Amino acid sequence: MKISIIGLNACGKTSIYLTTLGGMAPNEVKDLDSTVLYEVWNHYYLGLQISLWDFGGQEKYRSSCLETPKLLVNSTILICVLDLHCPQDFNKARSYFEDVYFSIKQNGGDPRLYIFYHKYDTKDYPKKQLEKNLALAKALFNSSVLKPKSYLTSIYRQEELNEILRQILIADFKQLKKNFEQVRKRLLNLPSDIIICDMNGNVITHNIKWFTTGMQLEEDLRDYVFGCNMLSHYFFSTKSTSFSAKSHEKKLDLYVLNHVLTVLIITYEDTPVDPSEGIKDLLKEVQIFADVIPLLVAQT
Ligand SMILES: Nc1nc2c(ncn2[C@@H]2O[C@H](COP(=O)(O)OP(=O)(O)OP(=O)(O)O)[C@@H](O)[C@H]2O)c(=O)[nH]1
Ligand SMILES: [Mg+2]
Repeated sequence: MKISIIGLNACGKTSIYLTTLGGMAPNEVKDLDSTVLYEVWNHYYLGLQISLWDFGGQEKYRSSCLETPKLLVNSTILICVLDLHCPQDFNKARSYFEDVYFSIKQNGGDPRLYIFYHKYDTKDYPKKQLEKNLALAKALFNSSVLKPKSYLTSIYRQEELNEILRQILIADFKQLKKNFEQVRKRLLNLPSDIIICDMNGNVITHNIKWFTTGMQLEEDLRDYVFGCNMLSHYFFSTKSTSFSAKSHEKKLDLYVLNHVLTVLIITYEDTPVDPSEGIKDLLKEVQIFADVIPLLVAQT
């Protein structure tokens, strides 16, 4: 799956990638260098191979990208990022989006279209002006022939941004969306901190209030997930295995399911113990999810 992300210079494209799939915090992306031509980031998400193409937004790179249609033509998804803090550039941003889209169409491509009304936050920007700009942007893009699906985004609204990207990534898989919602509902009723991730450490969903580290698990947990998956595969030679680790203060139970999904359950000294029926039901639900994913990936 190829995702192309376009927009004017400094609208926030690279920051969006780095603070979600790239696992960085918003305050780490303040002084990024401008992207030269384009950069490609490769990822596996739920076993799907994703290439995210981040196109530099400076004038010279925008022109060269339009002059080289083969760079964009096989995009499955085209995301245009609009900087809500720069209303003076809205018209230019819309023209560029249309030019890119028509260039792809002329060359036989047909990507799904999205617009991110980005920097929807009041970091060094007045709220009143932000809302005014948003209304202006919506009027402009709603009147475009492209009719992209729109989202309000900000790297300072991390959980919402993660959720938007998750939705976009699994938008084509109706069954997956259904399984995902069922798992998510079940999580809400359990008192432990629970994270469900894939084998590559992408967080698929969780129920932890303090958890704001993008779409990637932090490195130590990611390594543990990877190690347990390897053990399950090569040492136990089974598709599903459970592991447990504990200190005086906390306990970590980890379930490998089908080598596709991993459930991490973190319990603290003062956490009420999960009802075992609740955990059993959750694992059953996640197992169904884990069984469906390889079938869908095989179809892509
Ligand atoms: N307030 C605010 N600032 C943001 C947001 N996202 C990115 N920025 C800032 O915008 C600046 C430019 O971000 P980049 O990600 O480098 O922009 P870009 O679109 O990749 O720019 P080019 O590579 O030149 O095309 C950085 O200082 C970011 O910290 C956001 O959601 N809100
Ligand atoms: Mg960039």
